[in-house]
Amino acid sequence: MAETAYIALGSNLEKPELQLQRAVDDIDTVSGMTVSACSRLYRSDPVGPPGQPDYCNAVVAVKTTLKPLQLLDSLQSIENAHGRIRSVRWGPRTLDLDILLYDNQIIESERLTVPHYQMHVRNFVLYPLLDIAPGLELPNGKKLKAMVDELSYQGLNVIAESYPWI
Ligand code: PH2
Ligand code: MG
Ligand code: MG
Repeated sequence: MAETAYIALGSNLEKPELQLQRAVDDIDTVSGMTVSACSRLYRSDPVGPPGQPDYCNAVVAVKTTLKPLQLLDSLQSIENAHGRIRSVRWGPRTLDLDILLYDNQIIESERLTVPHYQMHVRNFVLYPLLDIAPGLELPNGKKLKAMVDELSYQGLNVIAESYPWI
């Protein structure tokens, strides 16, 4: 059976807009995963170590027959194919693909925590998610719209309305 998952995309190196655009194509190309909705494209102030470039961020919805850890493996191989080097925590990256939600499941394993443990404090995740899932409720019963209302829009800018963004 196919489940719905939401994936956050981020990049602040090597033409971030292009990284994200290609990542959406790559996700759609993986067998067992189809992109069903795509948010607007955002530019955002970096959160984390100072002195890094601005990020591009977006969120996609996928229909997937992959189990959560298979989905994680597929997303990590796409990150690696985009030249991702894991160094500084929250430091600059060519491509970051984070599983935000998987069906209505709560997952706490060594490799994967779903819902994503910081999504509720990140405006560059929740605003794009709201673009494609305005009526969404999290597994804990919280409404996405109510969570967004608690977060400022500061540092976020929409740079493209609909996919393909560039
Ligand atoms: N990702 C991080 C750290 N900081 N800042 C912005 N604006 N956007 C991101 O995607 C981001 C970040 C680590 O995942
Ligand atoms: Mg991340
Ligand atoms: Mg990540």
